[in-house]
Amino acid sequence: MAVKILSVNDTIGLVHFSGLLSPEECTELIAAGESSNAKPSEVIYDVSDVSYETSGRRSTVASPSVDRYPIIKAVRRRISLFIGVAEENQEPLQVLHYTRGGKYDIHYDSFLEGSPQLENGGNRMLTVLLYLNDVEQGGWTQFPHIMANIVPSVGTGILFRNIDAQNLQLRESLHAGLPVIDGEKWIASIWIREKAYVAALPADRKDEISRRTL
Ligand SMILES: O=C(O)CCC(=O)C(=O)O
Repeated sequence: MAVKILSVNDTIGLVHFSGLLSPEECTELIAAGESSNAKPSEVIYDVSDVSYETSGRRSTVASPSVDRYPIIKAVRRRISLFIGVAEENQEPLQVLHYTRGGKYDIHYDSFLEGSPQLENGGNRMLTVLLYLNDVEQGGWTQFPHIMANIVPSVGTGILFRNIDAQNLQLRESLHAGLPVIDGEKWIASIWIREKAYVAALPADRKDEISRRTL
């Protein structure tokens, strides 16, 4: 499978691409998300490690297990090869589902100085979003500072930088998931840290491990 570059924007290293996933693999990722205990998506409060639900982010999120779904392992490896950053710098892949009216208001993905989030893997230097279906209407990913709109289309994706050379928030990386007007929207997102990231164990595995160590 060959990745094709559709467009680029130098300011935030925005690369719009196709061919990283086949339509069948997109369907497989959606199915993994559907059977992985999705919860309402949250945002992180200011400079803290507290997250909360807000009307500015309306979607559900699931983190399918790498052990249970071989497709997750394959996608993580492919992303690592594509962007040239070690797989260990990736946060867990998330499958996000937006129904009509679902959106993510304008925000940054990177953390500000002093955030406890920086202690595990440093900042989110890159974001990778993979579009898993065609949205009937709406659901564009919008970057207002660089006047770019990405229309979700099955099997395409984007990659962009969140921090500059001084590790400061890249102003132009501000972005939003515009409201879905018709249909639904499925995406997979992976944040790439500066260094190795240690993923928290899911609650069911924590139980299993504490039972084993009793
Ligand atoms: O849904 C989108 O298009 C944007 C998602 C997003 O901004 C994010 O997950 O950080």
